[in-house]
Amino acid sequence: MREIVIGAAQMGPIQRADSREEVVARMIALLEEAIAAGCTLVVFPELCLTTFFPRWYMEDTAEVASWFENSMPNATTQPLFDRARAARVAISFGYAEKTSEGQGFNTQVLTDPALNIIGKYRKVHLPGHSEFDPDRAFQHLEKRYFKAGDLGFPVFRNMDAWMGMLICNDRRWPEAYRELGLQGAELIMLGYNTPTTNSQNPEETPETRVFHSDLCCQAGAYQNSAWVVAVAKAGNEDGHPLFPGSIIVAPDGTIVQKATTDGDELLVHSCDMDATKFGKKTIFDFKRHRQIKHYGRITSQTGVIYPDGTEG
Ligand code: ING
Repeated sequence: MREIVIGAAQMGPIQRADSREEVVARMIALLEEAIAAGCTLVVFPELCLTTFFPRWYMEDTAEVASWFENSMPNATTQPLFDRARAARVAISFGYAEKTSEGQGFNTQVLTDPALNIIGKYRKVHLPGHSEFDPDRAFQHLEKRYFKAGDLGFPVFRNMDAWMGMLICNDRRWPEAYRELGLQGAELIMLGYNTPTTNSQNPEETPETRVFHSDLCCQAGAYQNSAWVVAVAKAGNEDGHPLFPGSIIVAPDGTIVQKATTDGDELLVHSCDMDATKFGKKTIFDFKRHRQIKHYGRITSQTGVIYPDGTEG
């Protein structure tokens, strides 16, 4: 048995005016709860140091830059790293990364129990748009502020297990989970900031959107026989609701923990990494069952091309 006691640290809303110091204090409070519960790894949401700023159209470069971190850890997050190191609890969390070349990425990092950053992932699937869209009830400008991830879908050895990360919209793309699954990922951690309503389809209910989120995470876990930990930033940020519903999904696709509030809430579950083995050795023994000679379109073709050659 290779047990990792995982804490899914859902966070409630972060207002545009909230300071990073206030947010880190909330993260440390969740970390303290996780330490008391015996967690050895704690997963925080996407962009968890600030409000979900891609909802705001900004042209001023200094204002845009104010939402990014130029280094990690840094003065603001050092207290979090120090507390986790003292307890030897590994963490994973998302933030807006500004590289030394000035590139912006939607990034998630993973540490070992000594708080060395041993893994970094940059969000590949950026939803939304890059210019102001007057037809939307609210903006979703990730394509404006972030570059698509350039690290692929890496898997890291940590705590005697193979771990990978995804971010938010990535969870909707089966290829992302399979890229990790083909490297033997046993644990997939992802954070999300997902609006409760669809800015382009007012008919879509919050319940349907939560169903879609669970469906994607459960399918990704089951089809790659891996644990999936999906952690929300939730609640009403400056009048813009994000849905909660953080979950921990077992390798058989069943949800074993689910948040019940839309605030700061810790889920805890003992996750046996050996529980991934049965699926990987039977129904999802990729080497025995996959027929890659028939999968060519998946990596050679981006959009739909109908059999008559016309494009979708
Ligand atoms: N948010 C949303 C997500 O993928 C979205 C955007 C919502 C796209 C619903 C499509 C449908 O969960 C982020 N931050 O990717």
